[in-house]
Amino acid sequence: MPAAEVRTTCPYCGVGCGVLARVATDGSVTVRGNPDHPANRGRLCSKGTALGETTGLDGRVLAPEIGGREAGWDEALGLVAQRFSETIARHGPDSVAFYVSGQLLTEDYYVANKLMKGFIGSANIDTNSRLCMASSVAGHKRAFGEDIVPGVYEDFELAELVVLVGSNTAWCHPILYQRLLSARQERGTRIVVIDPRRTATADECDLHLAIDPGTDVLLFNGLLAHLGRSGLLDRDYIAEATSGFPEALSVAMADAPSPEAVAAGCGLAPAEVRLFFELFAAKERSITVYSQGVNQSTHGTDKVNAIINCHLATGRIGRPGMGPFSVTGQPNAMGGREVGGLANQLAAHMNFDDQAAIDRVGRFWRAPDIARAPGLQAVDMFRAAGDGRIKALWVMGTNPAVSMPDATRVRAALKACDFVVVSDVVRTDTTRFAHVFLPAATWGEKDGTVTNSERLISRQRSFLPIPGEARPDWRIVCDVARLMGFGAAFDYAGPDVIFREHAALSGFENYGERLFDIRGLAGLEKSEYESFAPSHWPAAGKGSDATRLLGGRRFPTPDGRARFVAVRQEGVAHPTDAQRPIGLNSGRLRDQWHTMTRTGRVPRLMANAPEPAVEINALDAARSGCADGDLVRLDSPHGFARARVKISDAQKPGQAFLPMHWSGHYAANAGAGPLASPLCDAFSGQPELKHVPIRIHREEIAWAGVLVTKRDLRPTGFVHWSRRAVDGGWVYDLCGTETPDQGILLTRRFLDAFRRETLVEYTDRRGLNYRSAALGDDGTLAEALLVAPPGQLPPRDWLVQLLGSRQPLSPADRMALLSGRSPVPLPSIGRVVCACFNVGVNQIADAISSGSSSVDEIGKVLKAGTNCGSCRAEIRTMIETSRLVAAG
Ligand SMILES: Nc1nc2c(c(=O)[nH]1)N[C@H]1C(S)=C(S)[C@@H](COP(=O)(O)OP(=O)(O)OC[C@H]3O[C@@H](n4cnc5c(=O)[nH]c(N)nc54)[C@H](O)[C@@H]3O)O[C@H]1N2
Ligand SMILES: Nc1nc2c(c(=O)[nH]1)N[C@H]1C(S)=C(S)[C@@H](COP(=O)(O)OP(=O)(O)OC[C@H]3O[C@@H](n4cnc5c(=O)[nH]c(N)nc54)[C@H](O)[C@@H]3O)O[C@H]1N2
Ligand code: SF4
Ligand SMILES: [Mo]
Repeated sequence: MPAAEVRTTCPYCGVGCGVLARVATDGSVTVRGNPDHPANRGRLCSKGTALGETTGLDGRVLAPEIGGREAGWDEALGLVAQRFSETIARHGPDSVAFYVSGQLLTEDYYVANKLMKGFIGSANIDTNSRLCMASSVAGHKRAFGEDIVPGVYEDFELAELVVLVGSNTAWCHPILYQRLLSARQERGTRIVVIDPRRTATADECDLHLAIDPGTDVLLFNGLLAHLGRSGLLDRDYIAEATSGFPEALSVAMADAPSPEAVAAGCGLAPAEVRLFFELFAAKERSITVYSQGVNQSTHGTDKVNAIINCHLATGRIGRPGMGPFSVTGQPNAMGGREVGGLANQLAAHMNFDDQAAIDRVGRFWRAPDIARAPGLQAVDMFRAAGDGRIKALWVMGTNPAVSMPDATRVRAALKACDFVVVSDVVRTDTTRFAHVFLPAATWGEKDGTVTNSERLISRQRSFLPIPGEARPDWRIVCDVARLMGFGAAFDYAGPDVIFREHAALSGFENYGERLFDIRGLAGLEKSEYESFAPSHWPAAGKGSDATRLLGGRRFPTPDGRARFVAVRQEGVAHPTDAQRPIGLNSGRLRDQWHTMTRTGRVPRLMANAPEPAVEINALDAARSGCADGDLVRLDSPHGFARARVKISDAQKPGQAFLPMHWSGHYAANAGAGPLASPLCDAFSGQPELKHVPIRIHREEIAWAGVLVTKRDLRPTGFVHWSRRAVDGGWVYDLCGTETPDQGILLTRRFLDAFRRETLVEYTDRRGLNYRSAALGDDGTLAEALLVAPPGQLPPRDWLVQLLGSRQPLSPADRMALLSGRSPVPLPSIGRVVCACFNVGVNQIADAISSGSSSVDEIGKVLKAGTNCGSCRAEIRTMIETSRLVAAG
């Protein structure tokens, strides 16, 4: 009998989709969307759909390691506790730090925060949410007095106007985006996208404002001024529920006196600015959704407040279809904010600026020595690790060597720090620096809760046994706490007990001042926790169904009023100049998750964008003397990277976009982290990850190679390489600036270090072309390497197909191996467009030429675009292009 389906939650984005997972008798895992989960109602995006392919144990580290050698838990935990205790004894509590993650479960997060702030007595715990949500948190606190997201997902469906600011929703919150598009079909919702790039999200909207990077404050100041000029303010609401309006309005009017002035400052046409203002003015039911184009900026907090100001001025907040809506990135970004995982928060939405709150939390925890002041925030924390102020650092569930700005400096800091502990599930660029590696249990193996963007608390449930020696994070933290002498406060029998304590703290001495109050869940029985159905706070556990917040006229500020914040447009912190004429933007691709530790192992998720590529406009390519597909070097004031050029008219001249995903496990030096600037927003401490000035120059490539292999290798010594997962193994692209014969030497030397046998080998007379191939004992292809001058490599489809095949090679295939070309013509699906159903560009082109003329028709023929829908924009572009070609 097959095992039952387990109800759990997707571990990727903050949409927080419900997943039904089932383990088959052969151990394979299948997933489908949970039709009963309120966030997704059964749908999953390409990443969620592929979750079953990520639960294998390939690459997992399943035992603790000390200095790279396997160790038992007792020894590893003992060492961690001893080094932390000794460091604290000798240098004080502020000499140690935790750097944690919005990918931890609430229960993991709660105990980590409690240990650092309550028992170690320092607030040096910060999280990767500093890189992600900190500006929203700071903006919410400035405006509302508490970090509150007022709306719920239903507001996407009820709104008449949805303004998406700095949010590539189609790729980054795909199911929410699909909900929006479905609602739009029914009710004609207008969609405005504000993003310097023409993203997949912008492809579907009514109005795309391709603003100059960093000019959002000016645009929203212009909107506020327009609302003021046009008499569209909600004067009653402003008078009764808010403070600070006159100043905010007069600053906005001075900053953005007219649509023309806004247009000039934002790089837009006056008509489009006016259209946006008029749309916003006309549609009462409007939500403004924002994400990293707003948060990840040296003016992120001001951007947030500029947006909130417009909603307060019109009283459009906390009511159906209305409000500012910060969407969270990580699966538990919101849970982390609830427990207080940021260094400047205390716990349960309480803060360090309130002595009573510090005492309250201290009493609740029975904490001997609670922290009394904020701790170091991410960028400063790594600086302190680098210069010796932090002497012991514990990183959990995040990969800062890749994802932090100025990442080269962060790596140096990790190297310099006396004692580094990393809890992870696989080896990463960060674990290389770990003195102690602690193997964590991961998605599918652990139990706990997460909170999504709309304050919906859902369970993650285990459906797989915890493999090897791995352990859940909460348990690892509690064990270390116990060994440090804090056993009584960390003696939890399971995550349910931790959750109850967290819920109780939210209600402790809370007489309505803190809206985060889930005390109704503090009495959950274990069995109720096990069966807990997704539930919104503040309603959770109170038997009420009020899910929106801030819809009334009282706010959690001392005087009960929401605050307008007068904000001015400032210049970008580090503008481009003649030296570095291009502004580099960075962010996400549709099918990858962050540093690719999970999604990089799934062939169909690697197929849409197989190589690290920098997107630039044709003009900039021409100026830099490079063509599509060329390898270029990008230099910023902080570091460098290399990537292929992808010419795209989605980029405006003077701007470039590099995905954040490629770590040292997937490419030589293709990450956005080393290029990115460590300059931070003054209020939120969130770094500027969306803009850094760079220059681009073409690399003179003299040879190129492709290696198709079953082995999981990490090449060294090449100017450039990148790899992608395919069925049966990996494909590596290698290239260099050395002469071809040296290239051949380099690649052979690299492979000889590993290779057992070479079946066949061939070098041409001029020493420019090299081919080799090895068969496994079962007669299937184990490895093939082709090296040639650039542009002369045969297509690799056939070799990739052979690698995935379980059939021994035929004699004809063996003969053909060294040519790299199939003995019979091979149909190729081409680059994968629809990752859900593995449909390639060639199949779609064929369908179009056979008469399919709409995205839906393509869907009928090939199924492409019928699951998560995130490839629909690309399919539409293909149809339109083919029409243009036919017409032209
Ligand atoms: N596929 C996928 N989905 C994800 C993730 C992932 O790794 N992969 N990660 C999750 C996480 S943690 C997060 S935080 C979210 C992020 O979700 P998003 O914020 O939607 O994604 P990003 O690509 O980081 O950036 C969004 C957009 O900001 C734009 N932008 C840059 N500068 C400016 C500016 O000055 N003004 C404006 N208005 N826009 C600007 C960029 O061009 C980009 O298109 O995605 C979540 N979902
Ligand atoms: N240039 C640039 N940089 C960026 C961004 C950008 O837009 N541009 N975006 C920023 C943002 S918004 C974010 S959120 C960050 C994300 O950056 P990171 O947090 O560094 O990215 P991940 O790859 O998600 O890292 C998660 C790690 O946790 C491990 N892991 C998975 N499950 C578990 C578990 O249960 N327990 C433990 N202990 N470990 C686990 C994974 O193997 C992985 O190594 O990147 C930031 N960096
Ligand atoms: S939208 Fe996709 S990645 Fe985000 S939670 Fe849902 S299935 Fe997971
Ligand atoms: Mo994020």
